[in-house]
Amino acid sequence: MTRTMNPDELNAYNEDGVAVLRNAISADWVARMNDVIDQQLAQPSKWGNDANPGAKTNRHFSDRYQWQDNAEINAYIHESGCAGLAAQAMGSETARFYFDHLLVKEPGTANPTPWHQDVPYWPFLGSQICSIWLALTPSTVASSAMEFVRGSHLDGKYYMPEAFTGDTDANAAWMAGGDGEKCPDIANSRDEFDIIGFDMAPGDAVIFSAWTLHGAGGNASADTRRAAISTRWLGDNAIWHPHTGADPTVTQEHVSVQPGQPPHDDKVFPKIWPLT
Ligand SMILES: O=C(O)CCC(=O)C(=O)O
Repeated sequence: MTRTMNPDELNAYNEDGVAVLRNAISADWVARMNDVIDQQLAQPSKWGNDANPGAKTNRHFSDRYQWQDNAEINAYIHESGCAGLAAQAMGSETARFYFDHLLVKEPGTANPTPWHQDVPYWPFLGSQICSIWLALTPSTVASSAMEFVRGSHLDGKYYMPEAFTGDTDANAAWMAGGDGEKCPDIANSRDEFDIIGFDMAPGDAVIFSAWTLHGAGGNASADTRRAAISTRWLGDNAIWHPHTGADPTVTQEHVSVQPGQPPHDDKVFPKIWPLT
């Protein structure tokens, strides 16, 4: 039996736009995903973004969209229980997979993850879109655990995609020119926002709406890597919405669906929940 969300957790997801799920995913999966992190750090894919290649400290690294090439990530999205959690949180009959995202900050990484909302970076619209960020190492807010603006998923805002600190120019180019209003400078006006953050143990996860504002500080720890795998999920009311500024991993040329249609393309956005 995989874990489900309890009523308090569901309430938090619906009202706050984020719920912390303690012991969401088993230690075995955490170990397997940490191995994947080590492999990708040694050999990033073409989607890798590496601020300081090879460094043991002050290295902000991400890689994404590996589920079709990496058997371990493929197994994780099908077998770990995250698809069921995503469907339950979104109140959706189905959960389709969008992409996997590995996120690493080695000890002493100064780069913050700037405050942002995910949906403008993705070629979708709809309220039933979420992520599950699984902690693979221990982290506190001081060592780059994620933070959220409580309830911001209900604000009706759509913030323009912007390059992240630490993005290489080549990796950031696609984010330019998207629609939306400028994201407020939350980092410099924190008192004006209802910010919540969670200290995380390996196996804990945060599940959050793609409309919720979120960010993370640098990793101030002197000795502990902060590593996570975020998986991105589409529910029943998600529709395909390719646009300027959206992540180029999947574009119109890769899919059989047209703008405005649900992403019912099993090759690119596999339906993983319900399990068959
Ligand atoms: O891990 C991070 O620093 C950021 C993660 C994030 O923004 C996400 O999963 O959407």
